[in-house]
Amino acid sequence: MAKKRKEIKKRLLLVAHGDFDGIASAVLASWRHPLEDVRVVFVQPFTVDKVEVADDEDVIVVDVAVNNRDPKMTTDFISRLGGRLYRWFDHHRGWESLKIDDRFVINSDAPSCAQVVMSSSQDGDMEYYFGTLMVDATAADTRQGTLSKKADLIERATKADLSDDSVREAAFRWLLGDKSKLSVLEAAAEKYAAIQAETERLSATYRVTGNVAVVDARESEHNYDRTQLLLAGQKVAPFAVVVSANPRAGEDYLTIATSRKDVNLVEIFGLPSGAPFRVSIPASRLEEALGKLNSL
Ligand SMILES: [Mn+2]
Repeated sequence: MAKKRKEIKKRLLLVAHGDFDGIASAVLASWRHPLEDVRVVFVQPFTVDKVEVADDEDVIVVDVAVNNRDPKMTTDFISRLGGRLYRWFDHHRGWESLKIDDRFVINSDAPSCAQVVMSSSQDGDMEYYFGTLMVDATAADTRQGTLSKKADLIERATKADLSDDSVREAAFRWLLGDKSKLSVLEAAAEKYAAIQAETERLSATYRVTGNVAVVDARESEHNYDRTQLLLAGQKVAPFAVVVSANPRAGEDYLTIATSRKDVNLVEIFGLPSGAPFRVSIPASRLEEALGKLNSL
């Protein structure tokens, strides 16, 4: 069967979000390409301006949303890629106002980008080889369901040091069959065990007042997993608040999360942007936050 679309060049650059869904989507989008000709970089929507692309590379972007604080950064990136952009797969909202062509495969209703990549593939073998990976990506992105052993190892390994992209790359290559990367993931996952222990220690120190569980993590001398800590708080109260130190900016801050679907934390705290179920505000607003959350 003749293919009308342009063929991918020898060298492929994947630009992926750094979470499990991003890694899984990168795997799905590139698995037929020789691994030695693939380069992968991990980004956030607000770091795409840093991506360097070689002239002889074609680019596939996966699970990267429009930078909603600065959509021009996204459109600038798209223009800079020019003809080198081969596909952009995503499942976030925010594309409605952008002018995009048929290289963009966007489905804002999909629970994961991995599902978008798989649904748009003509490759009948993909589901056979990577069906579990897609289910894992959806479970990881929606925080529903349980992860397979492989996915759980990757989740723990990549959480050990969120600034370390080499672990993400190892996960990417391991999922594509490079067995030598397993030891990298296992070593990182072991580091995560210490983080988990500190998270559990802090979880036991939540104090509940009415609707709100508060934990003070400022004195913690170890790394902890803030997302897991917030989830532990939401088991004992509808709202969880973590008080954290911010060594860089100096000012302590609060991270507030809720499982209540009828509440929009961005609106309640008058913030310019953020997720309705999780926001960060200066710690000086703690009394105000307790008052507001307890009146809901
Ligand atoms: Mn995603």
